[in-house]
Amino acid sequence: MAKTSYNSKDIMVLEGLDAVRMRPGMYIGTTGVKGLHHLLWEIVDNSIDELANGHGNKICVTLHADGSASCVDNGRGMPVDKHPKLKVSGVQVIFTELHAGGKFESNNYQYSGGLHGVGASVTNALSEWLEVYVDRDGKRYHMRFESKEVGGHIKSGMPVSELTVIGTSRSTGSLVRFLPDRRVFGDATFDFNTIALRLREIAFLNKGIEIILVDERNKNAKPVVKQFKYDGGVSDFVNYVNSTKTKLFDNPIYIKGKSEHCELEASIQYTSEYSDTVLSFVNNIPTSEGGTHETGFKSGITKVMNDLGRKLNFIKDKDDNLLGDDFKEGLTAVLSIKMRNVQFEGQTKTKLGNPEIRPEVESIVVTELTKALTKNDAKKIVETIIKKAQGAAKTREATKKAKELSRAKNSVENTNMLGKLAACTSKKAELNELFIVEGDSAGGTAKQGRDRYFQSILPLKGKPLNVEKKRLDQILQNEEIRSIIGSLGTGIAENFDLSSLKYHKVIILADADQDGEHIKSILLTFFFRYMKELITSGHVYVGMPPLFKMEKKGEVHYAYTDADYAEKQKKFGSGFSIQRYKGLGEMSAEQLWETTMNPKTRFLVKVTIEDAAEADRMVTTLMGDNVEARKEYIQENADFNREDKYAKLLDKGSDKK
Ligand code: 0RA
Repeated sequence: MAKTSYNSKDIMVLEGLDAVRMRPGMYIGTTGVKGLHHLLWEIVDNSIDELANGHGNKICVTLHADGSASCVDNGRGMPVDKHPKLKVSGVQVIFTELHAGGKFESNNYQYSGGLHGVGASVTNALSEWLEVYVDRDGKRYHMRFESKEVGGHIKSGMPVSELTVIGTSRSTGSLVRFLPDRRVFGDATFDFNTIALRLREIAFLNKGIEIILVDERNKNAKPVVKQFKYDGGVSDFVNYVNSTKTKLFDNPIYIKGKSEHCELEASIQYTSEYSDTVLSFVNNIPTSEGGTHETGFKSGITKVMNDLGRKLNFIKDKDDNLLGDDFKEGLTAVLSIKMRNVQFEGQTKTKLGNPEIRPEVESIVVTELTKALTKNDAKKIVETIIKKAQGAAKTREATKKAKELSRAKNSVENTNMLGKLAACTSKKAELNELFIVEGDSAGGTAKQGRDRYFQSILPLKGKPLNVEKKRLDQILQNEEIRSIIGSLGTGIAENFDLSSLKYHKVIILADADQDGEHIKSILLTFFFRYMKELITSGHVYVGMPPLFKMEKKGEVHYAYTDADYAEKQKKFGSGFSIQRYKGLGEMSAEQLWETTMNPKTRFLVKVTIEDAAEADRMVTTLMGDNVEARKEYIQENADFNREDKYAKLLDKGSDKK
């Protein structure tokens, strides 16, 4: 009799799991690679939960050669006793009851079941088989589940045995191994890098926990093993994110605290960058769209910094408070909270919605950050952060001015901003070309050599300023930059308007030497930072003047690269004269037209976003304050040989007609 009722309950349970198999998407999103990994995360999350609550310190995930995956932890071991209502072992409940996590919830098992949320039973339902080993109370227990075809349809996750003692053990812990069902996932396989990345993130977020990943799938090689363990937790995470950046103080600031609905851990550092990286997590899940915890975090930082800044007189009485955005510049932070009853919102459900969390996080940050920054040695750090934010505030004000300026420019043609522009006569933007030419003398030659119907020339005297180190207001005061902005007609930054661009080809023309490279980099960086769309919509080009003129019996050839030269030398044989051009200024107006400006005979290299980003990196490195990085960069790129840089581009980017 008892047996019968056990069976009927059993069947009800199985119906639950069958529902998962019928609509896997509802539980794990997809039946592709992502869904496959979801199965593993359900299992790993449970082990992490156990360890994060203070039971055990080590997890090992293995990808086996048969396509199965396992996760073993040294926690207390899953519950083996009979569940009081369901009358089956705790292990069976965990793997056969949907959303079983909460059923074993107790005060010291706080955040169970809340992570990916669907529970380990979903992994069982979508596996060909799943095995569990539990070590506790001196014994080793085992249980196996299988999904089998019965009468034309598949019964999911059926217990093949009850939980059985199979031996003894001196330690405690749980091991789960499962084979994702090919009937659900096809040939999708586990991806080592995806798993390694996520396990590293989990290790950062749970300090001191050791996570090992073993890949045994290549039978002809030794297993690939990765180990993650970070005793510094979120602070190690911040250091990792900042490893290539210049930090503004030695150690990240670490804070920790509790409130009614959450526990919080965070780490904060500032770098010399202008952008920010804030990584936030709820119950170890990345919240890339932010949410109430992030809002509270940022307002907490803003309050504390303004408060301490005034107390220490880094912010003067007469000055306004700095804004939240000012404290974002250069900020690298990791915010990790743990809580129950998580509500996720947003387009990708990665935004925390719980309204009670915002004030709670703010209050923890105010208390704990104030504590951390009023220690003896912290005054310097406060000063550094305030200085950085004051710099950002200046940019903010400058941007406002720039907007006004750019607006004024848009309404009235401001001739001040055109510099030495020699404008073309055509008004057809699609046809028109603007040559930005290095140096007054080359500029003069270009003016003579151009087709004045559609080609405008803007000579730049000397180097335009390096935009990296300057703020927008200073950039806008630079005559060369102003004349570029004025000539293009688009405005800059938020005001940029592509539809008012006056030249559909903007061509940078500089000498083929280091100075020329540098000017190109500076201009590309300026476009990249303040007129990105100009590049992404394909309007920026680099002109290519020839390196050599080769002449034999009235026959003239130009060589644009060293390789080009070598090739033409072969063709020519001996007895030709060569002229090596050191700069644009050495060419006559006719030569410049013929070789560099005439659309029928010239080479143009279209600038792609990678070129611009590389230019940006070069300027950042050469002008920035990271001496080591600069040395390294110069060593790597000591040879500014054009051939290297453009030979490849010649094939794909040239529009030589
Ligand atoms: C609830 C209660 C207890 C252990 C666990 C859950 C547990 C679950 C998992 C999942 C993977 N590894 C795990 N380790 C432990 C036991 C409570 C007690 O000992 O009183």
